[in-house]
Amino acid sequence: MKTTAIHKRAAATLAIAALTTLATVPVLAQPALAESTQAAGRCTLTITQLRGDLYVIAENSCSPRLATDTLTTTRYMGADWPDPDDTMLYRNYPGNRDRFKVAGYRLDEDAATGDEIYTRNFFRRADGSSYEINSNEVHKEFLPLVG
Ligand SMILES: [Ca+2]
Ligand SMILES: [Ca+2]
Repeated sequence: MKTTAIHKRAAATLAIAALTTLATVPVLAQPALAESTQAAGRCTLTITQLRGDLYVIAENSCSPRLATDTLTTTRYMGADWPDPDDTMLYRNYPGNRDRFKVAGYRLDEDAATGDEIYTRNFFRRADGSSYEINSNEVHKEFLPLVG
C-alpha cells in the first residue's frame, strides 16, 4: 500500500518533469530556428534604364546573415562565361541598400551582345571573419559611350 503511494507520487513527478521538458523545448528551439533562417543572407540587384538618358539607376539591396555584419565592398561584375568575369566598378561601404545613378556605358561589359551584370558583396562579421554573397544577374543592353 505504502509502496504503491510512493510509485504514484514518483509517476506524478515524472509526468510533471516530462511536461516541463516539453514546454521548455520549443522556447529553446526558437532562437536556433531564427538564426538558421537568417543565416542564408541575400542581395538583390535591379538596374533601371532611363529613357533618353545615358545614365541608369542601380540598386543593390542586401540582407546580411546577421544584422551586426557590415557590407564592406560591392563589386559590379560582368558575367563572361567561359571567360573570367570582369569587374565593372566598386562601391566601398555602400550600406545594405545602395541606390545610385551611373553612366550606362560603365556597365557595358559586352560590346557585341547584351550585358549580364551581378554584384559580389563582401561582408565582415563582428569577429573579423568574412563571407561573400552574390546577387541575381541582370540582363540588359548597355551602350558604349558615343562621341
Ligand atoms: Ca557577358
Ligand atoms: Ca553591351
